[in-house]
Amino acid sequence: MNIFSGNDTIAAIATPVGTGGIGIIRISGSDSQGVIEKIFTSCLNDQNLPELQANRIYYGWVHDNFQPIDEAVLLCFRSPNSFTGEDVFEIQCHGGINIVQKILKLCLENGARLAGPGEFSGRAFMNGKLDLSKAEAVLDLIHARTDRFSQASALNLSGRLAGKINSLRTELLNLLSIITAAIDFPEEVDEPGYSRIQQRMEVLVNEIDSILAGSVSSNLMRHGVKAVIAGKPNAGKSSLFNALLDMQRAIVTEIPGTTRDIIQESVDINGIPLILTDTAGLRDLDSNSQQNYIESLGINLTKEALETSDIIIYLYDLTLGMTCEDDKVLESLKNRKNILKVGSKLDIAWDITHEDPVIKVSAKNKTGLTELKEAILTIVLSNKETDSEFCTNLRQQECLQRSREFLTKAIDGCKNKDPQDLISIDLKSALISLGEITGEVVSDEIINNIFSNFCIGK
Ligand SMILES: Nc1nc2c(ncn2[C@@H]2O[C@H](COP(=O)(O)OP(=O)(O)O)[C@@H](O)[C@H]2O)c(=O)[nH]1
Ligand SMILES: [Mg+2]
Repeated sequence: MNIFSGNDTIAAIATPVGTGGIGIIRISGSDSQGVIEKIFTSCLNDQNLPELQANRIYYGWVHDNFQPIDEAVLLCFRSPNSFTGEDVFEIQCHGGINIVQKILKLCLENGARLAGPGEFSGRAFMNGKLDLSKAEAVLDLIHARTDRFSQASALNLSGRLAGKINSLRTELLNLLSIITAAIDFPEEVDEPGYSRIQQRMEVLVNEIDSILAGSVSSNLMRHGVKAVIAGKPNAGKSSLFNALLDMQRAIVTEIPGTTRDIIQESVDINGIPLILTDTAGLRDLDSNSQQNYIESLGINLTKEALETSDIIIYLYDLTLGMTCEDDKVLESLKNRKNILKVGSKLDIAWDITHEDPVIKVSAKNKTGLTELKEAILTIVLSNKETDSEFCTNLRQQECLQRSREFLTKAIDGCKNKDPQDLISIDLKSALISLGEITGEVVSDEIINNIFSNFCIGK
């Protein structure tokens, strides 16, 4: 069942929990005005509320039986011209944790029900205010960690992907109608030539490929890349971690074994979130002392982080050179791809051999960081498809792939001169797969799944 098909009145806090300039409580549904009439007044003394008109803002008080709760403004939207397509009211009150919760409670006591996650957006979709690709763009926009991803999400929200998908669907529909007309009215309409329909389908496959070309960079922008900084104690891992983040996040000392826990932060490199992990230094420990016991727990965490990382930044101290302990660790990682050997403390390493092809950095002077970031980007983007103007998520990519497979089957059908009614079946399936992207044809399960990923109040 589709959980977003109701029109009962729902309410939720739309702003993050915490103190802020304003807090917003959103109410949507057939009886939202009824709720507002019970809890909002223009003036506490003469207890009145003017006729609430669409697209107007009202100043007044939220009250509990005319006991003042907060001074607020009320935004009024009328169906169908609102975010959900229903009557929607937004109460903008002072932004305190307690006050927004109190007003929400009042709404719930006066006829509204607490909205579930994504219920406002789900209703917007059901009421034709938002297609699925735009709803997903809203979700991306909220979670975007880089400028590049938020720009791509904003473009999808403005209809870029939906527009492209709709133009592909229109072309497919035209093709289908030519074929179907000849099947249904063989006396009047000639069957279209196989090469003609094949050509048009090939153009569609190319168009789909050009959208899919951006899959890798879309997925990278969305999920980021995990890089772990590993190496012996005192190699300068925490210093490099701080330098890459451009903040003092991890403790740095000259005492070996300072970092015992895993510390993770995200940093933007060319629009891709790099999820960077600082780790405990790798060394063999005598496990008798308590100090060593704690450090050994950190080393185990380091090993786990190494296993799940996409990239390993293996750091060694240039003033000491690669030691046999470093060799031992690197030997244990020899089956791993994407290891960047990085030399640290370049500022005090006087006589290093420059034939060594490793990247050399100084966290102290912030040199070599650009080269390191470039090396990370090269790994991330190596042997990947070229960029595309379209940003897609995994679900959309799967729909495009499926549509492409049906089109390829139909093209094979043309080459074999299969009966055109058989070819039209594959074309219909290709059309359905494309329709799933914007939500023209989509199961309740998918809708419930997408909107449930939204937060409450969205
Ligand atoms: N001169 C210099 N010292 C550094 C540099 N990076 C780290 N250090 C020093 O090396 C010691 C260990 O650094 P730290 O980042 O805690 O190493 P970790 O144990 O690998 O995390 C500290 O005394 C740092 O000040 C660097 O780029 N230049
Ligand atoms: Mg450290």
